[in-house]
Amino acid sequence: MAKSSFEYVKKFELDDTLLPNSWIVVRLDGKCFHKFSEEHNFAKPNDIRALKLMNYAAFTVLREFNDLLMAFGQSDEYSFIFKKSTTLYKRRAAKLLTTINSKFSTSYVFYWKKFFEEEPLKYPPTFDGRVVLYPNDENLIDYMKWRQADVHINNLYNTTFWTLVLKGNLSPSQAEKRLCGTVSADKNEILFKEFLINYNNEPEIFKRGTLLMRKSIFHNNLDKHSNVIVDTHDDMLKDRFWKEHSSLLLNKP
Ligand code: DGT
Ligand code: MG
Ligand code: MG
Ligand code: MG
Ligand code: MG
Repeated sequence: MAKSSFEYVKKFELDDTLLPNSWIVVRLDGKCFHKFSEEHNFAKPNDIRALKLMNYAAFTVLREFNDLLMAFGQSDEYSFIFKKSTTLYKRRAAKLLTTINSKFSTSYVFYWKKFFEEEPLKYPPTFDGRVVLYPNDENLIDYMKWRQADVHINNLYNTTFWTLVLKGNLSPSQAEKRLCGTVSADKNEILFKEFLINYNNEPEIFKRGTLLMRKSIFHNNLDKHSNVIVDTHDDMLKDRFWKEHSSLLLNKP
């Protein structure tokens, strides 16, 4: 069939193929979730319904894209890590980013009621996204550590801040002043001495976020392996974690 005279416009599409043999990370983040969390009465500082919904939406994504090795989520963000050798969508950045964001965002809405029950979804949420390439394992591990360290820093601050406001009867600006210039040890001490809260006993999901991983499980009764997606709240900042899970980063075909 003859080409139409309009077809030249196709050439305006730019190549966005990602470098081969490097880690592809897609990170999504809720747009203006400061407002979204207020409008939907999220518990402060952590709403377990919101975190579980994020995890479930990410689980839905992992279930669909087998080339995703793992995903890490905290607050209003989720990072998805492709296996190095993926050829999904010929490694085209826009295809990878948009399909993942789309599946995640629609799942967030689709499963809202499963977690929020009688709390209605007032308006459609938006998630932004980016693709980042990491050339070696150390960079990827540092990326994962960076995101998990972020959970800890934010959660210790937020837990202390909201304890001062909700239990210590400080105004938000007073609590902010009180925490200005404090280090982790000071915040732990405020929680423990003034409110009898041992930060170490806070739920793991709040302190460490959630890592979704694929695991091969052997079923004795069926005499076969099956792949499942598990959620963990392990400490990725410890090198022991990466030793124990070294097979995660092996370049499987
Ligand atoms: P952005 O990402 O630049 O469009 O702006 P935000 O507002 O989404 O800011 P971001 O992503 O840095 O911070 C996440 C916001 O979401 C933060 O204001 C707190 C809120 N948020 C996330 N999870 C929870 C939760 O479990 N409970 C409450 N109360 N708020 C949460
Ligand atoms: Mg953002
Ligand atoms: Mg956000
Ligand atoms: Mg965020
Ligand atoms: Mg199409």
